[in-house]
Amino acid sequence: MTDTIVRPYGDTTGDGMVQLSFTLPVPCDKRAEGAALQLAATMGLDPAMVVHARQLGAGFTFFVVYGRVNHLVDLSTVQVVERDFPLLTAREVNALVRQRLRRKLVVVGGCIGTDAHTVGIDAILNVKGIAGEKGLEYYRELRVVNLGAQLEVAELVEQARAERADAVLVSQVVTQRDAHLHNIRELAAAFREALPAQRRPLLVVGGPRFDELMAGELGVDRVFGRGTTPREVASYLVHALVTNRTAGRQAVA
Ligand code: B12
Repeated sequence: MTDTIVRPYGDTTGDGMVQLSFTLPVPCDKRAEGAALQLAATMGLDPAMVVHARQLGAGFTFFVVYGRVNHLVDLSTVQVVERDFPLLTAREVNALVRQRLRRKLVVVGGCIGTDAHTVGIDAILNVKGIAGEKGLEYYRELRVVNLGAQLEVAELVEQARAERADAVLVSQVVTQRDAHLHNIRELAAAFREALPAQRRPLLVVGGPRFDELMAGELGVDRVFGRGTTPREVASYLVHALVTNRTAGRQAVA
């Protein structure tokens, strides 16, 4: 049986060695390295060594520290969002939408707030896709409206209503001051206010720094993290809107 208690590995199995990188607002000199070691010791790395230090402009130093921790990981208590829907091919997605929905499934997407990082949402929506997979525009039975970057939430709600969206896909990449969390809460609240539950589109958000466990707390239906592929998203949309459809949910009228 596999051990459920594990520790990090660096040079020899179970030696507890980890590597950590951070920046301190100090000029790059001996004292800076001492400061980095003090921080590492406070964080429980013992012994710790600075294996890389480089000045980042005036008054800032970037460090890589290598050291041992005594902490253990209990795999039996790890919580993640497992995929709870079947991964479908484009052909299966199209067939299910055509046969069961009997019209195109409408997806409206974009980046909200000041966020202009469109590469992630484009990877999911645009034909070119990512990681060898075509994006949702490639699926014949999906109608995709990509609204681009820096959308106002109110504008997205209006566009979703006008397009009779079944699903709204929103990307948030910038996380400074938790902007991604504030923006998504604002989005969820705006849709709740604008539409009754049964006419609200499925709200799907994604970005590299989201915790996928936070969907409920953010008031959305699903959160996708880094490395998401279009096929996973298409399969989830079919699961949520076609094969395992939440009772009463209809496209925005
Ligand atoms: C390219 C880039 C830019 C480009 C964006 C061009 C564009 N049209 O998108 C430009 C140069 C414009 C830019 C600007 C800025 N950037 Co920038 N940028 C990046 C960079 C290098 C790559 C991001 C990227 O394209 N990743 C590739 C895509 C495919 O990955 P992804 O976004 O994670 O998407 C995947 C998943 O997350 C998921 N996903 C994403 N969205 C969605 C949505 C849904 C619905 C679903 C289902 C899935 C999903 O699926 C995708 C495919 O797998 C990152 C650093 C990095 N290496 O990540 C910094 C980074 C994101 N940028 C950063 C910053 C700070 C900025 C600026 C503020 C810089 C400045 N001072 O001006 C500005 C902000 C501009 C703005 N108003 O938003 C920071 C953000 C830090 C933070 N904590 O928030 C980063 C992390 C760099 C850094 N380390 O400092 N940036």
